[in-house]
Amino acid sequence: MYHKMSERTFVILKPSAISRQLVGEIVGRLERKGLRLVQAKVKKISREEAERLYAVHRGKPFYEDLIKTITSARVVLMVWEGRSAVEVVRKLIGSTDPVKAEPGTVRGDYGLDITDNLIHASDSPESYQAEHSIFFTESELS
Ligand code: FUP
Repeated sequence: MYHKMSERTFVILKPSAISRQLVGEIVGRLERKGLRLVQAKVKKISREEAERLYAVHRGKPFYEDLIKTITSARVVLMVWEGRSAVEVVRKLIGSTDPVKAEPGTVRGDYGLDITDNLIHASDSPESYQAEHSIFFTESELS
């Protein structure tokens, strides 16, 4: 696989990461891996923003729960940068279902629920483009 020298990825620490006081732990893991934090904001996202983020899941059985979970309280929205950042962050967070996520990953170490699985990260450079622009302006990222 071709490794991009520096690329960006979009990450959300879901409401449970804040309520369980895991923000520092998760941010620390990304920093210690060597990724750089480009921008961050803490806010309660709207239903409209959540629907844009999870547009591909509309109509699935877990969709309403997913929207309800991510809009239930404030989240941390972040853009990270580094070599092959998209792939690296996906590896660090682990499989979608925390039951299957390997120990050593964020979801493997701290998650149990599949919908409330602590963290979201873009799964491709195309998703990064679509997702980060819901929440950040280009001037916030320059
Ligand atoms: P991920 O990219 O790892 O967050 O996973 P997906 O894009 O496949 O899923 C998006 C969100 O839907 C995840 F946060 C978890 C949730 N989900 C469920 O609740 N049930 C499922 O069966 C699959 C996904």
